[in-house]
Amino acid sequence: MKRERSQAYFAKAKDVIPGGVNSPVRACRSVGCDPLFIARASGSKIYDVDGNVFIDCVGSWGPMILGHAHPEVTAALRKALENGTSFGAPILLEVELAELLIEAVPSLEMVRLTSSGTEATMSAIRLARAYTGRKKIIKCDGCYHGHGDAFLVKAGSGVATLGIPGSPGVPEEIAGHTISIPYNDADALAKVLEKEGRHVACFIIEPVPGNMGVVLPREGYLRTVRELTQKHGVLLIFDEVISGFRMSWGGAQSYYGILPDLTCLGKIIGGGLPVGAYGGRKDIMLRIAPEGDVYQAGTLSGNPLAVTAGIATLKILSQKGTYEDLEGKGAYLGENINELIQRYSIPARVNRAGSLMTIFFTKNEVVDFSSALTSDTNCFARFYRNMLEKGVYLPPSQFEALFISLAHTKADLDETLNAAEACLKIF
Ligand code: HOZ
Repeated sequence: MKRERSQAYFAKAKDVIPGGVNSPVRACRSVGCDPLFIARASGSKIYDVDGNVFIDCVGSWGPMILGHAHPEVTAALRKALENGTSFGAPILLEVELAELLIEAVPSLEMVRLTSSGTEATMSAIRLARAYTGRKKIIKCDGCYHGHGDAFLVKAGSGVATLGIPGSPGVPEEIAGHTISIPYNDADALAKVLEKEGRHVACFIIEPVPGNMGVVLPREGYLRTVRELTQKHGVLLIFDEVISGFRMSWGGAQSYYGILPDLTCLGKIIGGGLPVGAYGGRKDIMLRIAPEGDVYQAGTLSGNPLAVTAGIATLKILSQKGTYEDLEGKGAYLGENINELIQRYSIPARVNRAGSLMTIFFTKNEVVDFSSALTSDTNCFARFYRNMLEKGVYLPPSQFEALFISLAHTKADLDETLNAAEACLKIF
């Protein structure tokens, strides 16, 4: 495969951008190669600057659920572009997006738009602290809620990929207010709440984690989490930046029928442009300025292009049959990869939630961060590189999720499976 241009651009990038990238995982360090520079993408395909084409199983880490450059989203953006790109003043489209979100996500009564998921989670815990008058927060090992100071404690995603335990620059006084417990362990939550509950503002959790790789909640876990948090007056925050509009139209909360107090969203709701959101119970949301005293703001919040792409994406997603289609595609790929794993006796397994999945290179069941960490990351890296050579673009980390879009055809999935078979049979 030709990589000359990507290599030259990466060398240039490293002179002016730390590590040559604007987000660490995409540097591909844990899979032992250099990143490809992308020229364009369309539908299920992504094209690099050397003229190589790949089946894209990253989808910009989630937002591109319709596939790239969807004609309706592109047309809506073109039209919006002509009317100006940022006003720093209210527009009707923000209200429309808020209405769509509230209609779809069961626990949302009010919502505030931000420019990223990280902003949404940081703002949500500030709000929870103000509302409860408590300082501590609880999160789960291996869950990732963006790069806010309070979250960089035993975090997933790039923090796990690069093996960084926390992060220098986060004052101990801030990290000290964060308690991290194992995911899927209701007893651990019960214990910590018994001991510390009266100091805890919120429990923030990815209901279906995607940032330690995909992990599914055990039967009843989310219900117990809801009951325990309620019992201790602790706000429950679902970080649905990945699972929102991915697992189902109303996200994981709708899928499992568990209503949090606050929800954070991002990715899909911006249709590939930068958007985040946090929302929930009206009595809590009314504490946000200017209605209340909890400050949070953003010049590009509710940006006309971003909300246009979000609305266009959600309108298409709301059509009948889309989630059945995504589930069918996810099941076809996930089940057939599992079949290959068995056929070639590979110590690996697939965890899947609809069109979201991770192939863990471990023989253990992956139910939390410590079991995810039993994966052989060298095997994953080898698999990644071989798949890339065969034209399949995977997320470059064992501790991330693979995303399938509505644009993936059966032929794309079969090609992905053929590539996987060719890699696994000589493993
Ligand atoms: N932390 C992101 C995935 N969970 C990676 C984002 C990116 O590199 O674009």
